[in-house]
Amino acid sequence: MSEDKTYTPPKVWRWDTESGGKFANINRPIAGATHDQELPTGKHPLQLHSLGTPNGVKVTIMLEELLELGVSDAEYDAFLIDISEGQQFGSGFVEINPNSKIPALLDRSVSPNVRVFESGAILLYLGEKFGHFYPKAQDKMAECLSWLFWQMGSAPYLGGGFGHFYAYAPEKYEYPINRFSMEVKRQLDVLNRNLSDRKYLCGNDYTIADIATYPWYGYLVLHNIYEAAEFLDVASYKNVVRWAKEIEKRPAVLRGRRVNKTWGPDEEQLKERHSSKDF
Ligand SMILES: N[C@@H](CCC(=O)N[C@@H](CS)C(=O)NCC(=O)O)C(=O)O
Repeated sequence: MSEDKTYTPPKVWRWDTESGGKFANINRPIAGATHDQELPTGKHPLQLHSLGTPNGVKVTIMLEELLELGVSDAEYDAFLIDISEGQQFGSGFVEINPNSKIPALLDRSVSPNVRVFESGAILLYLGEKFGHFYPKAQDKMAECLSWLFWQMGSAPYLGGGFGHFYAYAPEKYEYPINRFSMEVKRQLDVLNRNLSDRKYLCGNDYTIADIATYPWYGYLVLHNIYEAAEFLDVASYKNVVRWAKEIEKRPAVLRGRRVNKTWGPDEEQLKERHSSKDF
């Protein structure tokens, strides 16, 4: 006899710490700091507190791209926030990101210092501050903002939706896997069609929209994230594969991908970055 797994929600949801899944130990339904923990400070104007996940890598790629162009004011210290250890709930981190998620940036080159959280906001802040990878002409800016916000709105379906249920949930459930596979394949098709007649997401120029999108959808088509390459038939999105390979050749991208990464082959890891010599 098969067990009936239909779930009837109770009248009021309560926090069940035994809910399971890969990140169950760090998920909580309340915001705010859990403990006192000051953040370290380095010598550079920009202080990044992050981890080498796709959202973190967006920012380290941007900073490395700026440095590659010779923008020395973009020098940064990248400190590690180990989210599996709950460091995103330390008081110092919560002060610069009340949402307790990496990445978060503190700009000490201005007084008072400026905090920026949300990877899309950080890319925009840096793009505007340094005048690179963010077009100034209004039509191009509108296209860039559209794709940047497309990425910010779409990737949670890939990570929190598809990735969670396909790779991390304690059991495989058909309904959410179908639902999010459908959406992720639709998103890949959106990208594939957009890239059919342009080199980058917004046209001929490489922008913060590409920098934001590559670590999610580029990794998906080139690096088998969630071990789902075959399941999603990612190779069939040929324009996305071509675009991701193009981006991946960039020296700044190769460096940015390593920063705050503490897993994978040794040569791909760089726990903290305080100087270009660290690579
Ligand atoms: N929308 C946010 C998402 C950031 C995010 O989800 N960060 C994850 C790692 S990729 C995190 O810090 N998770 C810790 C937690 O949820 O407690 C952004 O783009 O910055």
